[in-house]
Amino acid sequence: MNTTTNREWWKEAAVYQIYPRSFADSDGDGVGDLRGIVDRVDYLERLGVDVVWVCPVYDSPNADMGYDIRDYRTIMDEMGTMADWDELLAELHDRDMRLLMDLVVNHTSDEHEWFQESRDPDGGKDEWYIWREGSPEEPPNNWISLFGGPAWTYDEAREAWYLHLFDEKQPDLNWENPDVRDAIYDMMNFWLEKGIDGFRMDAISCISKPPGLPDADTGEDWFDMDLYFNGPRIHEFMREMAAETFENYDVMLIGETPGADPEEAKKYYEDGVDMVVHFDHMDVTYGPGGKWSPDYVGMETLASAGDDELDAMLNTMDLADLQAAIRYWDEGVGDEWNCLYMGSHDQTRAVSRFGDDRQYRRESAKLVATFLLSQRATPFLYQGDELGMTNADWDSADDIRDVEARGQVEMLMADHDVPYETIAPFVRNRSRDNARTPMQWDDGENAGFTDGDPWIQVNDNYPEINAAEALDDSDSIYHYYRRLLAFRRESDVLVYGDTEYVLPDETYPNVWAHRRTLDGESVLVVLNWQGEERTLDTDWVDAPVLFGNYAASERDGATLRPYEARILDRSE
Ligand code: TEU
Repeated sequence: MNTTTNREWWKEAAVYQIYPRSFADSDGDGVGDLRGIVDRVDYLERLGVDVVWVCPVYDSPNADMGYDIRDYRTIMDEMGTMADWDELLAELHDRDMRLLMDLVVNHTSDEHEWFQESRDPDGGKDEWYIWREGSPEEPPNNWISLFGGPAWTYDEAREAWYLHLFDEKQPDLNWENPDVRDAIYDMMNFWLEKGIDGFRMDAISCISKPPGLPDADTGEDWFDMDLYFNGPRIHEFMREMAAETFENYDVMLIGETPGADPEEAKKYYEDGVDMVVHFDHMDVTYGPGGKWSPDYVGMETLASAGDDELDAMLNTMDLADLQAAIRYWDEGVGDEWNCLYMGSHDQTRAVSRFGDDRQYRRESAKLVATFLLSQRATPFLYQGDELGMTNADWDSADDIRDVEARGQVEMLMADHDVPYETIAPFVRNRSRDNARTPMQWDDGENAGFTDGDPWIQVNDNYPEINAAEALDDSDSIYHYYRRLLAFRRESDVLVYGDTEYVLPDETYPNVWAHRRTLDGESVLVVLNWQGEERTLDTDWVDAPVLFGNYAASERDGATLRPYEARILDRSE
């Protein structure tokens, strides 16, 4: 199906995600801030991204680093002021770039005044959160939090349980209550009126809960969270939200929708959402048992194997599974649209996860870039991935800042009765903190991120991996992203072309290939997804190379170099 008829600016755009705490600190308090972003807008413009999504900067006690909002209309002290926010918006608009806010409305902080009033029997907001009375010994149902542990906490003040799908400091709002919905829409309009260009709607698929909150199905080593997502009133709420808020503005809407499949995604599109964020291609890198289960490797191996061996064991991705996930969404949404990311603030570093962050860091980071920017989907770049920033070595449990990782690490240590050192390689492989180490700007103290004490440890490799070095080196990952973004912008076939999935197959299990075709134009993207050369028994690669991560002089006909990426011209 030729989709050029559905041209949209946001299909052609590239989005850059900023995790503001870790981007750039302008005032030396160790925490990144809005002025730090303002100072780096030129860097973003030069890279060639069109949209900037900034993770939450609202007032927050930071139990979940800003995803626990205490006041939606105030900027967190550490991040600066509303004037700084306005300046950021103006600086971006001056450069024809757009700004997306992170909208967290499934829950607030327990320190939000709404929750304080709700827990107070005389507060007048009884029904603003999800409360259940009952014995303090027994939670109302068997739900567990997405961060581990029970999804209910007993509140002594109100003498009742409240639901939290995430941390206990993130109570879920009661969307059944029209007053809650009105208050949220009001707040959204406050930001839309300020002139922002859209929202990235956090965990939006969680807002409608099943009536009666029944127990989830569970077995010895599994727990079905389906009940948490895409509840019975979700699309009614979304349509109401659209009518009350974003439909009245020309904005871009991204829904983070855990638990949605492409059929469900289409319903969000009907509601007015432009793209949904899915997770299937991320899940393919976990072993059996999911993200936080290292059992398939075993504690003894974790404690004794070398780094390279462990990386290979922990990263179990089968390229065919990656293809299945991409294809499922591409074909599943039909004429509609996807976004795609290879890293985010919730994921580990793209090059560590999908490439080789040791021997072939540069080549494999460029391969991942080629993969990301050649799909039929709006690409989302995560800060630092354009530098090939890697996962970090976390020396002790005390260095962990992320609420999810902290909880899971404690459980692993207790369940297996092992010291932190045993699971350290696993934490390097799984923790969200890997994406949250400070942006590496230069080889100066604290990687040029701050003059103070950074809130989270800086990755040791900053003397070699940093933006100053990358900007100076025309062969850097940064410049590769920059050139590829420019190439994509000029290429209708890369943006709008149909996709045909060609490899991997049994003969070439580690070679990816897909074809994009549009109006007689055709490109073939070939990616040698391994640290070894591979000769293809075919003449496909014998075509003009439009783009590649090895210089023409290094290319070798039908033999692909380690992690070589080529975009070939196959037009008739
Ligand atoms: O994430 C929602 C979500 O689905 C997470 O459970 C995600 O799968 C997990 O982080 C993977 O480890 C959003 C935000 O992106 C995340 O940073 C927040 O912690 C979460 O909501 C709660 O607001």
